[in-house]
Amino acid sequence: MLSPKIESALNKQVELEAASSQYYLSMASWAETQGLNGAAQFLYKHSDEERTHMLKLLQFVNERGGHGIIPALKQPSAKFKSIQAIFEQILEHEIMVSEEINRLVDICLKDKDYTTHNFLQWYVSEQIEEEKLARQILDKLKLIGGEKGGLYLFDRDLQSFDTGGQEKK
Ligand code: OFO
Repeated sequence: MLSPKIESALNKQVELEAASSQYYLSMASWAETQGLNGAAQFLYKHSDEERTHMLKLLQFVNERGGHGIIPALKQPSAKFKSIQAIFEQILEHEIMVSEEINRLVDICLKDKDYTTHNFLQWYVSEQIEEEKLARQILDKLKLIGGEKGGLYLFDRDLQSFDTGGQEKK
């Protein structure tokens, strides 16, 4: 059984994962309008993955006798400066999400909720992967340095890039 404190903290994380899904979706749509179809496919896939992160949390809350709440979401920004700016924002966003996961883990330890603590280990590993992926892509973009031919190849490669979701491995 979840304590009300853990239940509410998990529901906050449900909201963050749902917002992440919308955020990636908005970036995907922008990339598509710029002719960056590889990046768009990558970001659409990532948006779907964020939804599975949200669902996993929601169902865990329900399984543990709580109530997973579907949040209202703010509209994410629709315009982005460049594909590099997108991946810079992604890295920043994922670092923030990792901090939130760590905060949740900390609450569980303080509350002696070892079941939820164990459940959250999946998210701890997933965040390492998400940050790593964003850094790898940013490194590639820095190498290209805005050169058009390079960007074309980068976009093509991104289509087949694994978004890093652990469930797909
Ligand atoms: Fe759910 O991992 Fe990104 O935000």
